[in-house]
Amino acid sequence: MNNSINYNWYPGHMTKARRMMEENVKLVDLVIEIVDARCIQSSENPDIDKLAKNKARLLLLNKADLADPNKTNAWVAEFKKRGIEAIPLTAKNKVKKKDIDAAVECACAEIIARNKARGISGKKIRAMIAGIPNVGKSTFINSYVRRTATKTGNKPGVTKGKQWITFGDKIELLDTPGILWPRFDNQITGQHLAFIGSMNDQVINIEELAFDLIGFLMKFYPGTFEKRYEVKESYTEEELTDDYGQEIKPALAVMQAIAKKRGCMRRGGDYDYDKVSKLILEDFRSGRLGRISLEIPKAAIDRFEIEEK
Ligand SMILES: Nc1nc2c(ncn2[C@@H]2O[C@H](COP(=O)(O)OP(=O)(O)OP(=O)(O)O)[C@@H](O)[C@H]2O)c(=O)[nH]1
Ligand SMILES: [Mg+2]
Repeated sequence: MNNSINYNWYPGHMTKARRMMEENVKLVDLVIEIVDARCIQSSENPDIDKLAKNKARLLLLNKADLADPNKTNAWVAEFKKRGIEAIPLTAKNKVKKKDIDAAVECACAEIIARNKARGISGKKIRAMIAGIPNVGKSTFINSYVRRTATKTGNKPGVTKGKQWITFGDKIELLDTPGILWPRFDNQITGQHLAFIGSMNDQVINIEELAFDLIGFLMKFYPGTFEKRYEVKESYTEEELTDDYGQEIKPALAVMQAIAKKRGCMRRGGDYDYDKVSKLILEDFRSGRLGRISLEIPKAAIDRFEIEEK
């Protein structure tokens, strides 16, 4: 499937996004990067360290409701080791203002201390939200801001005409989130972003994608398909041979079993692979297959007893 992945990010897009980001980052003290908790490494921007150099940083691990909580916690610990404040988040639910404020205060401790030493109190932290497409930037801003903010409008001079939002008591937020680009350097990243639906499905071979997802889940989350669709996940050699004597991969056998169970069949008895693939991907993306994370920090591999890919 890897050849069929298309990032939808060609150099023109990236240049524009980078220029915007470079311009906006100059205006802020804090960069809040949002990533997808199910695949943190793949949804992190590869250039953010450089882009946000000398700025305070906060990482929000969003869609935590869909991710495996143990793995999310392992990531929080990993980022702590790296000196980065990271917190799990479910932006689509009510965001707890208190938690965000505490994390911001932690991430901006140096700035706050510096202001205090200079006798400045009540100075708002200027922040921006950034992240690759579809991680929940708008959802987070709406969910948090609805509870706490009023638009402050333009502030000529200070903000060069940018719109700022009062964000809680301590933050002033740039009202347009920075769109970042994903990693391009490895195929696994592309595959994981496609699994979670962060890439345009129209440019991807959906059947191969679903086949790969089944393979991944059978290996790392065994029992998922038995539980959801009541289909077998292990097969005898005989069962893995088709009518023509050809070998069938276990993931394909699972796909066919789900197709039968869920009536994804064509007239004449052929499998409707397109339909069953969409069903499986949709069930995964919406959390109906359970809380699943695709990635763990390298340091936690032993703990989860799975080999490195
Ligand atoms: N399950 C779940 N879904 C979420 C959460 N936050 C956002 N979403 C969903 O993710 C999708 C993308 O959210 P947006 O807020 O539009 O993401 P964005 O980062 O602003 O996307 P772009 O503007 O395209 O860059 C929407 O369908 C949201 O409903 C969350 O915490 N949990
Ligand atoms: Mg948005």
